[in-house]
This record gives sequence, structure tokens and C-alpha cells, in this order.
Amino acid sequence: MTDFTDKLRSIVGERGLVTDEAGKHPYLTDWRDNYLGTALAVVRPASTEEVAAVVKLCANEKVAVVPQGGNTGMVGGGTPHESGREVVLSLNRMNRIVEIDPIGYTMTVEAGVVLKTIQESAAQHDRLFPLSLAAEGSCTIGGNLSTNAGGVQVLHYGNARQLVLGLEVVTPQGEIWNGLRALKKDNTGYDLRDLYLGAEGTLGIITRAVLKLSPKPRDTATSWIAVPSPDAAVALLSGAHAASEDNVTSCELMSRQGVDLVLKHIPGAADPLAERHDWYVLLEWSSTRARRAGANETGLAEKMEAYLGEALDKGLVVDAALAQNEAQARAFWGLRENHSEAQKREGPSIKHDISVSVSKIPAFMKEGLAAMKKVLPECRPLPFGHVGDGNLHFNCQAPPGWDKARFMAHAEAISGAVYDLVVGYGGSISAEHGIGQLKVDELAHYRSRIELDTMRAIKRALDPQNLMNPGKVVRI
Ligand code: FAD
Ligand code: 2HG
Ligand code: ZN
Repeated sequence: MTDFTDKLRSIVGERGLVTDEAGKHPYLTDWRDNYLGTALAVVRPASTEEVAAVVKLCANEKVAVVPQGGNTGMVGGGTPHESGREVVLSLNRMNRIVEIDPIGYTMTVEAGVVLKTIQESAAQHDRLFPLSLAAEGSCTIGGNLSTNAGGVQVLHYGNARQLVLGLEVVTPQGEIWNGLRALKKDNTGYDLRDLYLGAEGTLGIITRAVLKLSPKPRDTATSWIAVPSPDAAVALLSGAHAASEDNVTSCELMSRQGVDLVLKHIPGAADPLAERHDWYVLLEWSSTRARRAGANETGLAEKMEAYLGEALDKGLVVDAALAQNEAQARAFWGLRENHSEAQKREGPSIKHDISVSVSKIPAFMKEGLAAMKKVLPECRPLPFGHVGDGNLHFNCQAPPGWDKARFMAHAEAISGAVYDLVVGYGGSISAEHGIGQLKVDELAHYRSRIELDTMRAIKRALDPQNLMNPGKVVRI
């Protein structure tokens, strides 16, 4: 293997190669500590040409390539297998913003740029890149596009797929496809761009992208709202669309159990309301229309306050706090965004990143909670998520004191019960996190033969040697 690593070194240089065990370790495991893989090396190319040369070498030597961005994925997609001839190809040195075009509302970036950097660069040009998620300080745009990430503003701006115009991709053969077109209209045959989005690195490596920007909001209102039930949360959201003049940008649901975990594990977290409640909604409205000081018109905060007042009278709201400034809004968001971190600190958990249509959330919630409890009465259900777009993180925390092995012995039965129900509701078993290695069997079980055959045919056609992130998404 020294011969192979020497060849890699000759492409990426000493800075671009990690071969010692301690240096490789962070690239071989995932954020949730669910997987630990092995790799011949971790390669960190600095340009598209270097990515192409590495992939070509690997194709010739029959070494598989596992692309990796910020390594925040939830399904083990960026983690190599325990055994096998694989290299991890990290995009973390390809972190340049190539161009910002505020006139055309586009930004061209390398795949390894961290999402937060993209948001901040857009803001500096008075533009918005609306993809927003709790891992934004570490996840990369290449990973976001490869997982078709969702996050907290999907109901208004769409998921990652809707936020990209063009791509540059290195194919499994080590060729460079330049599809970096900043075009809103382009009906020239099959859409190759859409094929790579959400492919989790199994069809090629995204090296650059042209992103779509939006106007920056000028007025925002954020509320932390106690609601009596998920039914009330959905009714509150439904009325909010019209009351906000179609400006609902986020609507997140949380349970008391989830909020309690955040308060327990996250220093500085505080409950905005005096009393304890069973369910909470974090509602955000934003508009590009500025609130004119002194003008005789109401801004979003006044409109939201009036709407919540009406909702209180109807029994849809029990209590609410409207953020009075940005710091308060950020504190509300901290309670929501720290759910994953708090779950991790609490101990083992099973995650179900599911979606059903928004109006079915209340019924699904009731049946789903009962289904989990029926399999394991001691389990602690922890549902939260993007109720605004129908995506719930229908998670389940281990009973206090249980170790991972004891809890995970029940994982198949718990997840099976949840997924059977989701499919019965016409929903998805992976709304935004993807399939990775975690859900390969579930995808094979729940998708139809024709869907699986088509996916496998695409994989075989593009990657006949099965060297591009093999064993992830679909097995061939
Ligand atoms: P990685 O984890 O490195 O990789 C993810 C997948 O993409 C892997 O299969 C990998 O092989 C592939 N890949 C990475 N880069 C490339 C590339 N350049 N070309 C081809 N393939 C590539 N996800 C959501 O959708 N919504 C959320 O709200 C959300 N919140 C999160 C909160 C926390 C605290 C954490 C830890 C994760 C969260 N995630 C969320 C999951 C994760 O952040 C996203 O999936 C993110 O898009 C992954 O980006 P990454 O750069 O970390 O990718
Ligand atoms: C979120 O919405 C993420 O915060 C993570 O998608 C969800 O930890 C989870 O299950
Ligand atoms: Zn999410």
C-alpha cells in the first residue's frame, strides 16, 4: 500500500494526505458515534483537478472512495466500512467562495465551504442563502447538496435541491462534468444535476456549485408558543399562513420531554415561559418588506401578536412569548436547535427522520407514540421537528440507565413499528437525512421493485465498478 499512498501523495502533497491512525480517526467515525470504519488513507485534495486525479487513480487501483464534507451526517453515509479497500476523500480544503453575483442572485462555491460561511457571505452582499440547520457551523455545502438537506426553512424556501442552479461533479471514472450553469431555465435532456443532488456521494463527487440567493428579510417576528396538543400546533400553522400574508418561514414542534433535555444538558438554556406545558411551537415569520418607522402600518410582530391573541381565545395557544429582540429570538432557537446535542448527551437514542403530510401529523403522532410504547413500554419518545413541512424527528431515547447494547436490541422492533405506520400514512422513512448505511435495508424493504431496479440501474450505469461510496443508499 505504500506504493498507492505514494501515488496519492504525488497528487495532493503532504498537506493533503493523512495516513496515521490518530489523524485518520475523526474521519472514520460519525457524529453519533454509531460507526467506526477503516481507510487506507484520508485524502484532502485542494482543487477539482486533484479530486479528479485521485478518483482516476482509485478507479485504476480498484480502491473505493468515500466522499466526506463536514461529517455531520446522521446516517453514516460519509463513514467508510469496517473492512474494505477504501479511502476517505474529504473536501474540507476546497473551501473557497468562487464568486458572488448579487445582481443575478447567485453564488458559486467550492464543495467544502461551511454552510454558515455561505450564509454570512450572502448577508454581506445584502442577500440570503436560506438553507438553515443546527449543524450549519460545521456541515459543508457539498454534504448539504449530496443529502438534499432540509432544515428549518423548507416550508418557505424549499430544501437544498431548490437552492442550487448548477453543479460541477467528478465522475466515478475521474472525469470532470462542468454543469456550473447559472440558468433558471434549461430543458436540455435528462437533468444530470438533479441526479447528483441527494445521491449521498454514490454517483460522483460534487466539487463546485452555483447557488440561488434570495432577498434578505427586513422584518422578522419569532415566538415561543405553548400549545395544548399537536392538533393545535397544526391548526395554528394553518391559520398562520394567511395571517402572516404568506410569510411563515419556520414552524417547529417540540415536546416538554425534549425541552427538559435541553434545559438539563445545555448550559445557559432557559425556559421562556413560567409554567410547564406539554407541547411547544417555535413560529417565525419574515418578510422582505421593511417595517417603516413612524408609518401608520403594523409590522410582523404586531400581526403575530394579534394572531396569537385570537388563537389563545380559540384554545389553540396556552401561553406565548414574542421575542423582543434578536438575542431573545436566538435563545428560543437555541432551545430547538440543541435537541440533537441534548439527546446525544443524555445517552443512546434511536432516530426516525420521517415525514407525513402536514394535516396527518396529529393522527400520526398519537398512533406513533402508542406504537413505540407498545414495543418497549420503558422507552422515552422524543418527537420534535419541522411540523411546517411535515417532517418529524420521531426519536426515542433509551430508558434512564440503559446502555447502548441493551437499548439497541429493541431498535429493529421499534423502528419497524414506526416505519410500517409511516408507510401506512403515505409518508417517507427518510425525510431529510438520507439513507447512508443506516437505512439501506429499510429502503430495500419499503420502496417498490421498480423504484429499486431504476436506482440500481442508474448506479450500475454511472459507477460500473461500484467504487463510489459503495454499500450506501442501494446495494448492487
Ligand atoms: P457529510 O456528513 O460529510 O456527508 C453526508 C453525505 O454526503 C455522505 O454520504 C457523503 O459521502 C456525502 N458527501 C459529502 N460531501 C460530498 C460531496 N462534495 N460530493 C458528494 N458526496 C458528498 N440535516 C438536515 O437535512 N436538516 C437538519 O435540520 C439537520 N440538522 C442537523 C443537526 C445536527 C446537530 C447534526 C449533527 C446534523 C444535522 N443534519 C440535518 C444532518 C447533516 O447536517 C446534513 O445531512 C448535512 O447536509 C451534511 O453535511 P456534511 O458536510 O456534514 O456531510
Ligand atoms: C434537526 O432538525 C436535525 O435538528 C437533527 O435534523 C434531528 O437529531 C435529530 O434527530
Ligand atoms: Zn431536521
